Amino acid sequence: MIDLAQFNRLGDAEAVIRRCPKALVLDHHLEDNPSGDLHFIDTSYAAASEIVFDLFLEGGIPISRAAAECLYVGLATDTGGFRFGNTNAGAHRRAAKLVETGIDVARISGLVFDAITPAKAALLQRVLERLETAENARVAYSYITARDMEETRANGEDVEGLVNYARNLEGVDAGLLFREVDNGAKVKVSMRSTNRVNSAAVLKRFGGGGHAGAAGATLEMPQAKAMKDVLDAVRAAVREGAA
Ligand SMILES: [Mn+2]
Repeated sequence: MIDLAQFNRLGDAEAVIRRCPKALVLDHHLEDNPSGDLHFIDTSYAAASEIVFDLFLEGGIPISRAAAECLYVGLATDTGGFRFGNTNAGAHRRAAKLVETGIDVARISGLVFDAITPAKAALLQRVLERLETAENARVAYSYITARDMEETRANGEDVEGLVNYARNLEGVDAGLLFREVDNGAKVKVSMRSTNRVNSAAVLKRFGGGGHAGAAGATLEMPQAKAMKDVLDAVRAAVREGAA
């Protein structure tokens, strides 16, 4: 398992991994009680793909162009295009080594960061229309319903990154996006924050996890209640961070 350390976050792969005699975990998230048998968990890595990169180096395994592309995508996405607070010298050093293999950085970046599907554009319209702020505009949030997903023919991938529009609003310390899943039986929350608020700590009490600057949780309750409960906690955290 790479980039996560809990069986219950594996989705469809959970059943398969649980049947394996041993599960190896390579991760860089804060994790008190990881699943699996063997663990290499180091939060100093900006990206989990860097751990895989280091295994290639340690093992003296040549990095093919295809492998370099995958490792670079992992590194670029986990650091938000080398812009997030976790971006460090090690991330840039490993990126340099990957670029030296001859990968097409502009093509990869275009596909990963710039290309937007029509479904995503339609979702984004709705997300921006509903964008609200709270706590003197230090919290921004929006939501997506199960019906939005149907009407725009969007999938989970189209939702990725939309939370950033809430966080990127000037003066905002915590940006959130709520999304109904399982026909409204559950709500997925994504949270992004500045260093004044710890997203992982806020969402931990809702069974979620992640990093201080980026975390997520899945709540089994109606969207309206999930939004109220989580936003109450976020507002408290923002007030605390300001104190
Ligand atoms: Mn990661």
